[in-house]
Amino acid sequence: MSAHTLFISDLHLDADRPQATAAFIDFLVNEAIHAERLYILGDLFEAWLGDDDDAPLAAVVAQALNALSQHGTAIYFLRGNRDFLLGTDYARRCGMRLLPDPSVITLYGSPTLLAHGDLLCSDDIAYQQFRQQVRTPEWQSAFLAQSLAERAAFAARARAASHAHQQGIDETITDVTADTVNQWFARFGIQRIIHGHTHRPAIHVPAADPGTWQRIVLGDWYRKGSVLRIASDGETSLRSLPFA
Ligand SMILES: [Mn+2]
Repeated sequence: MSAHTLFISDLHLDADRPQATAAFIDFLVNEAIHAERLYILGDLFEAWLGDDDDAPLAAVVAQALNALSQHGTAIYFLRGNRDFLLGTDYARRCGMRLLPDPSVITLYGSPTLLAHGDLLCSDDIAYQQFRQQVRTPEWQSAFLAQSLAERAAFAARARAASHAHQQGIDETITDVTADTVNQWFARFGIQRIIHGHTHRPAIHVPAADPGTWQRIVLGDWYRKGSVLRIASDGETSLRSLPFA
């Protein structure tokens, strides 16, 4: 098997959906073990209350990721809008390194921008304002000072509000903004962007000149998984992973 790197995002792991957790652990044991690197581009968890959360799911996932890292696959994690509070303590337990959002990496010679994807949805002003608020150190320390039960109640309310917000606005608002994507290509000097968040898996290339740039969108893990594989020779495949 040639050297390759894997990308996943938007697993939204939750105690209520054990099939997704089982599929993820199966993926780590049977597939990611053969990869040089695994990038998790956010929303690994449906919600993250803080690294002090003692729920069994967090422990199971940390153990499985740590085993993979011990075996020799380098693991990188970029926070999503659901698990933006995942911190260095939990990352250490998983044996993974945290990356800022966005990050530019060199992938087999090609500069590649990695992002969760929510920053690209810049037409959604209400969401971007919420995002800015919850990313301040003041908001985060006040949040983390609450009890786990209070934090869980807040997370449930935020999910309900987000769901209602998305039902109430046009589909194009919750997708990426084309102008912002174009600005990022120019600003970061890259030809490839990989992100998740929108749950609209696709490999986008410009119709007029397919060789100039690529924007790869990872899918979610609700009914099946979604895995991007890029090999050292550039071969790229985005496939879905059926649940057992
Ligand atoms: Mn997301």
